[in-house]
Amino acid sequence: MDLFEKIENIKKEFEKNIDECLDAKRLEEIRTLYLGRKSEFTQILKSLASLPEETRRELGKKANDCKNYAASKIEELAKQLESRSEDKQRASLDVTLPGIIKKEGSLHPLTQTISRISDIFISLGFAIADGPEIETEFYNFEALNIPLDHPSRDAFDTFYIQGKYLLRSHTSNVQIRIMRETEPPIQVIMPGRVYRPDAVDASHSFMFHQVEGLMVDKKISFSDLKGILSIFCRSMFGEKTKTRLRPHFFPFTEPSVEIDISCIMCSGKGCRVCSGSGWLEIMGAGMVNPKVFKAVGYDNEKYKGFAFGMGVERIAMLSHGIDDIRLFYENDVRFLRQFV
Ligand code: 2U9
Repeated sequence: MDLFEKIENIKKEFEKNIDECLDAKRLEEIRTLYLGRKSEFTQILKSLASLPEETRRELGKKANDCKNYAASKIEELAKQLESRSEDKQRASLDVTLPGIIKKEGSLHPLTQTISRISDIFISLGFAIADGPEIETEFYNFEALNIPLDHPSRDAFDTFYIQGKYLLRSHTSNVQIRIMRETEPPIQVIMPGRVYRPDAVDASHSFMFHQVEGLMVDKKISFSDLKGILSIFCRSMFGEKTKTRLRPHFFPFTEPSVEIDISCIMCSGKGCRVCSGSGWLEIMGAGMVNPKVFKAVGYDNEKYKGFAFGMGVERIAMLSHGIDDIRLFYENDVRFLRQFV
């Protein structure tokens, strides 16, 4: 078989292949086979050098024409295949189908409650502070005037880790750390997680959230405590909310109080939520005990301050009418979706 015949045969074989080609992958194989560096056309063109000039010119022209023909056929089919796949895509799009609703996330109800509490205190001039959840006995108990024999220091009431470390049982450790590092004036709140080994039920969890606060300066008095915390209660629960202070005892404050608000369900008339009393306990507070100031190195003659603490879960439960604390931790979207 001479080279002219060989070129004709390659061309025929190419036409058969291109007629049978149905997809882009096969087309690329064909492109390599006939136009690639190792293709038969290229081999023939390379071998022309040794032939007489007349034959070389004729054969060269034929081989080049065939190669160009193959190239244009391949391009033509590539375009056809591309538009066929676009048509297919268009055909598979049914514009009459209902749209897909994007599921939007939202902040957890506890995060929302901490944000609302924080915004109110920020508007009253407080800053936000953070501190470690793994703490030493000094910052969690000793500096707060909580003696060694106090029940809260018992292994049944605190999670101890490797002897001298524990999981903080309140966020008061942050106040101690701030006071040891800073001279007054101090006006700060500390939201965060706290841990107590309570049996889990509808109103108890081994981990919950607190917001505590501290204000220390030269002339801070009990009326500052009363004023700031009444404003907080009215902003948080509504302008008509009444507050009352009941005497209480905490080792870290003296005098100490528990603060109640008029029931947000019955406006003080008495209902199931407030057990008929018309009042809901919302937080504890008091003037910082001089023994605490001594532990952080403050001059008791120079500075006075008040501190307070509240449970975030309790406030969120009262605000939204939630009757089981466990709902906050189960990540059930049917519950969480209600707080978008
Ligand atoms: C320092 C000095 C005083 C923080 C306070 C309370 C009262 C209080 C409870 C509310 C519900 C804890 O989450 S709860 O169970 N807290 O009643 N907390 S005074 O007093 C401090 C804190 C730090 C240095």
